Amino acid sequence: MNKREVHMVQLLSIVLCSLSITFSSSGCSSKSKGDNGDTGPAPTISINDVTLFEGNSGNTDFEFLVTLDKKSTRDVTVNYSIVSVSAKAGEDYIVPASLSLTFPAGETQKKLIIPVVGDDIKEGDDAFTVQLQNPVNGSLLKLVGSGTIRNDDTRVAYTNTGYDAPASYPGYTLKWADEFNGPSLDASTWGHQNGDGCPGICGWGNNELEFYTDRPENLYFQNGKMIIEAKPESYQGKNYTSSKILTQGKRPIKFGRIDIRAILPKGKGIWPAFWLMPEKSVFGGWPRSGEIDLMEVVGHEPGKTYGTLHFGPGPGSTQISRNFSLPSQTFNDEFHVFSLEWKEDQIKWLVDGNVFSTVNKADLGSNNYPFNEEFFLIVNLAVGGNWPGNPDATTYFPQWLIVDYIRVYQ
Ligand SMILES: [Ca+2]
Ligand SMILES: [Ca+2]
Ligand SMILES: [Ca+2]
Repeated sequence: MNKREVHMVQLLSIVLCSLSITFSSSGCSSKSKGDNGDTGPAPTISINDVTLFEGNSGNTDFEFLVTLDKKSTRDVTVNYSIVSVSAKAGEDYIVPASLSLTFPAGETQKKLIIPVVGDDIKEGDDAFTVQLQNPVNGSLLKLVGSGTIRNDDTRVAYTNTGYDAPASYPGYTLKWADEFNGPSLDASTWGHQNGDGCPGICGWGNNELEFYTDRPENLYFQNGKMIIEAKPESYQGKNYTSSKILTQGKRPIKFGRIDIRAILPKGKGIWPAFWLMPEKSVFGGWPRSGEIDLMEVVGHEPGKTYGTLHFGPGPGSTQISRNFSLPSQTFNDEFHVFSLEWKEDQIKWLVDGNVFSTVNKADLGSNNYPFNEEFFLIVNLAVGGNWPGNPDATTYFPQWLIVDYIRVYQ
């Protein structure tokens, strides 16, 4: 209640009391004769739902209306609590000092104000609920009010620190690079692979949940970074959208060094990947012509990256997979550089310049070694799937794969 409202209530009380009408709001010093004269059931109490944009600074007042279905001759009071759904108390909204409302007798509507904290950082829509409880002289009808804080921002926040690779290496020359400094994807390097894999390999062969698009909602640029955003939305029969880009047919890679500087998303059911597939299926369909996974992280293990080769006679994959874990951080905390050093009959995986796996041709045993051929690069952010499992209530959306650069040396 603001000062003016307080004043109005006091004024109303004085007027009502002085007229000896049957009200007993605060301010009346003696009981009115109608106090115990109510007949029929007590009024019901309901709260509405509120949806508003967050705002960019200060607080935005979420004004819930709590209403009685009829006037009462008695004061009606109700307590309430605020329950976080995805919004965080103190960070996204402010819990009022008083968690109680009083309807002076005769009044049927009160405002319940929850201040929401504005900022200029992109988030998902956040939610909290206001839950009415412990009514006195009334009964609860609609006791839960939903508060939906709509995102109104476009700037993705991230920590701009972390490992940065050297710009050159002895014995290598830069073959091509994308520093992602432009406003759009360089079509001479990249194409999109859209959809959900259907009808050929629905869910991309892994029961993934996303539909890939080339819309700016799912892939965009900010301060020299490419951002792939996975977001929950109903789209083309799927419940999540994201993006997948590939250099197929445009930038064939055979041997050399690949450096990718990125901040990875995290959370259950989130699956970012940098990987390579053969330009030509020289030895036949997957997995016979090989697959090189430069980086795969499953979001419930956000500090652990996997480097994997898939090969073998099929139809299932034979594979060699090794992983590297950060000592304490996650790959979501700041930038890291994921690299491949690839030469004839040997592939090495690196994080921040340190080798964590080396596979030689001999390690494939009697299997055909398909990795001395041209491959193309794929960058994608999957949601759900057999390996990471599906997102759960702990998974925050949207999720961002933030790539600073991709550099290919030979
Ligand atoms: Ca805002
Ligand atoms: Ca915001
Ligand atoms: Ca960049």
